[in-house]
Amino acid sequence: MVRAPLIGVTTSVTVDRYPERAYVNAAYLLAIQQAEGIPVPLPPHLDARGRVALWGWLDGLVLTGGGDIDPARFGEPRHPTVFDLSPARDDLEIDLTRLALDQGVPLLAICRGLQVLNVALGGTLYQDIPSEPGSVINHSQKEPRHHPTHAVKVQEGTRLGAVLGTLDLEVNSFHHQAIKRLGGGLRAVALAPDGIIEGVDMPSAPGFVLGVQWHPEDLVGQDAAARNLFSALVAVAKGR
Ligand SMILES: [Mn+2]
Repeated sequence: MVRAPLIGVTTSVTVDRYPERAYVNAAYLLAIQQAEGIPVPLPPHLDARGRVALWGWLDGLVLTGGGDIDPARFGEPRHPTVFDLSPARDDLEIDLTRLALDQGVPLLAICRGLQVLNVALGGTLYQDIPSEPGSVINHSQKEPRHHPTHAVKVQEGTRLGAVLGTLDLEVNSFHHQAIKRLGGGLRAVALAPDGIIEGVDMPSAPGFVLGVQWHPEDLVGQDAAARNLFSALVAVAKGR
């Protein structure tokens, strides 16, 4: 490949606000470019024709953070704290996740993205960590986005550990939901001290599949492990 790899980046969408907007935190775009990939935002408003056309060009995919997945996708009624449901976004991201897994397109799933990956594979979520399972850690930190607030321990001998270059991390945390039952093929390979799943991989997948519950895109300025995640994605995308 002569050009730099094109990395699809899913976007958020405003819910019940006028005018409706598709948007993505710039940190994702900057982190991909720092790793020498070219980010391509993929809003849920792309119609089927646009999705098919763009997908054919993409070399990798980042599933980004955002509002909650509709719990109906894993067969549960909504907890009152569930927010910003977007059926269009759920549809697009679950479709793209399946395409990436089927075709071996490298996939980095971040925060909501890790939860989408899990639900796409038949897993379930804790809909609100303080309600269930409860924790002494505040996973919805109020500190600035680049401030780490809790530890993560990565399992030795895993791809996630190899990519990060360390097994002991201090991460930021902006999630009130978490993986409950793992989706088919996923493995929990990183945990917070309270047992909340903070990282997954998929040994059975032919390609590169990693998910993290924290936000490495906000840590790349200070944290080599965060940079390594994006560099690994782009390197694998380049080699396809
Ligand atoms: Mn966390």
